[in-house]
Amino acid sequence: MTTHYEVRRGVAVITLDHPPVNSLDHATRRSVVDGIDRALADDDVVAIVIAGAGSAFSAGADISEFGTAMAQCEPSLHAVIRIIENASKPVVAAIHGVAMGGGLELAMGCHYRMATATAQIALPEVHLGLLPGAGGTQRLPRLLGLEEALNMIVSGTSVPAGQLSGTPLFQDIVEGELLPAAIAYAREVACAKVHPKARDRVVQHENAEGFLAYARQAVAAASKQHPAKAKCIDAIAASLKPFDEGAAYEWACFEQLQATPESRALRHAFFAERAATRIADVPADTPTRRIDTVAIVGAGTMGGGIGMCFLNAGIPVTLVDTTDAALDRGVATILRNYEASASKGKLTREQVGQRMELLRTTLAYNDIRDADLVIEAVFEDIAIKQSVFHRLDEVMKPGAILASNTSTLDIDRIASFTRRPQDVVGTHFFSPANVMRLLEVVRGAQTGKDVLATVMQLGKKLRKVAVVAGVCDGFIGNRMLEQYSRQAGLLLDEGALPEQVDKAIEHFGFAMGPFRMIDMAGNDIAWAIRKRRYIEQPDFTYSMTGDILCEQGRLGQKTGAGWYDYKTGDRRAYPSAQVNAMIVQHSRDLGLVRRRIADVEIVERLVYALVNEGARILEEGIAAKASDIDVVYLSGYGFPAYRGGPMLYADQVGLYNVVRSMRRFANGYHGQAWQVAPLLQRLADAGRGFND
Ligand code: T1G
Repeated sequence: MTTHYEVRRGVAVITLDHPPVNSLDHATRRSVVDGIDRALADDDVVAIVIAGAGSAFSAGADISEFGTAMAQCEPSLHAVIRIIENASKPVVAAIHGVAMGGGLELAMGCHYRMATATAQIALPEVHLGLLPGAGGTQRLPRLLGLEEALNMIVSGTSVPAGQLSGTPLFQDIVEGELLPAAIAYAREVACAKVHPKARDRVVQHENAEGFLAYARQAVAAASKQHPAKAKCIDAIAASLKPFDEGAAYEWACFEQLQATPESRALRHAFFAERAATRIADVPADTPTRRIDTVAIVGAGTMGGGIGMCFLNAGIPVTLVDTTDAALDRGVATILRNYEASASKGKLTREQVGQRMELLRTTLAYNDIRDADLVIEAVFEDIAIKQSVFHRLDEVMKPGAILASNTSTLDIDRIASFTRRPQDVVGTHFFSPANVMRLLEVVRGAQTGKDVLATVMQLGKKLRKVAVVAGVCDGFIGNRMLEQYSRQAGLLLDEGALPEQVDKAIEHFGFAMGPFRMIDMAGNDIAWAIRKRRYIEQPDFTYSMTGDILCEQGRLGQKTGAGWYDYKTGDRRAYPSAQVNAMIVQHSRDLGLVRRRIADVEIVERLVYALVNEGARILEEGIAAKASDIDVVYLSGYGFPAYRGGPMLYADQVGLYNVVRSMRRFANGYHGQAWQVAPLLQRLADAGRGFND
């Protein structure tokens, strides 16, 4: 049973109980209707209250049902809401925790609604490439007004119920016990002859057409690639018409959106992010270690950013470095970042103070011996890491987790510097660590399962997206990025210029193209990796343009010049005549006749380079599942969310078509880079996808 039914003081209480978030799957919808019918048939019952068990009223329709017959299997959510709204006895929604999507739509079908002040109220369907499809775009404007409703629906953001107090959406915001108050209220209104229906209200606005036109214009740019926002506005506009007409139009829009690749991609991303926390051989009930205090070795950019992640979660941090000057710089940077947030209203002065209160510094390893977790964030040099881990192994209490923030070095080798390899793990944060959501958790051969479980749980507490990676050079994200960047350089040799490559992939939806991105990160970082690669794998070919650029001292924004030119105080990238001339000359030096390259080829070569390396990573077990690779690229590398990640995008293109394009590239310049990964070939031959 996914609801409970009881009668208290003549009021039937139907409690949604479908853990973890009372999503309205078919069984729950049917159980609600059974409860309503039972209450209406019971003469001793004068009113009905619908409440939620656990931490939520309801998180909405069951997203996992979409695309299956169950989604519309009667009673559909529309039917449930209609039955509630037409009930002859008053129905009161008692909302706590979360009322989102279909959960809020169900509540708006009730005659009355009460909530706790902190209950999160939202119609977030737009984040799934959808719109509220069970009357939300029709009832919310009638209850909250056109502007407030449109802003909530198009942004998909949550609002605490307390902020909506005094609106027709809530009859009361309850300070004390919610359920008894809802039962008392239900008894109060039971004697009323008529009970209010949201559908009977009329949307009022002094200039609806003007407001809607402004809203449409505001989302027009995003709507080319991501149609949901514009469709939300269309459906909301229909709330100015008679209810049934508007509701029918809303449903037609919902069905169109549900079938779009963008919505399928966004729904894939939703579940992929949550599936990433599940590790096949680490049971969900694996005991975890308490992490009450954290130490970070290295007070530089990464160490400071990582420290902020823990301070933001209310976990005390001790920063360790070799000089007071380094520690002072680290603390000053953290304070500066917090003050910047406070000046933007993202933090109060008090919150800044609370966070800084939790920060300690020391030069002595002995001072951190009792920390539950220590994260090494020193220079990317194995010798330095060796000395740090030797020291940590000597000092840290038994059971402390020893983590490295290394972005490329071998975690197994680092673990070998200690006598406790089971306590060693990689925690690869992405810069800026206090902003980027991705956390690659690198699992060493001997990393303990409880250590993994602990770090994955900690990732959620830090509001990170944690993905487990195996040990290899570059783990998941950077290893794929190397192939992506390689193709970007080769395209320059053949005829493209940086701004064309960047514009093409940014039109595809990437937040930033490869050349703007590396100018921001620093061209010397990639240069150092290429130098290492030239030694380790001499046959690994690259465009030399990146090296020429660095030899000219054009390291990127930090030197005021990189692939692009920059002006002081202006972060915009200006195409550089000098660099473009160098690129053209380099092609000439190679004896290449430059050719015009279509944007579609640029996008295919950059994205399929990711897909092909992702297939190798999957086959080697560095990533456990294709959706983990998608999560890495969606949360750490600016891959467009409405494309679902490189592996899902390849599935939607069709792996046969991906391989066919790769075969064509294999006949071109440095075609050896296009050897099709065996797994990709096998899946393409079988007509399957990575995410099947
Ligand atoms: N359907 C199915 N499963 C859901 C779900 C949902 N709506 N919401 C959460 N889950 C699962 C999730 O996959 C995870 O599963 C577990 O619950 C805990 O989630 C017709 C069409 C409510 C704020 O978009 O935003 O109604 O990994 O880790 O951090 O108009 O879940 O444990 O197996 O996120 O505490 C609209 C989506 C649906 C809300 C809680 N509703 N959910 O966050 O837990 S479409 C949403 C959330 C709809 C109607 C339309 C969050 C949360 P597992 P979690 P959390």
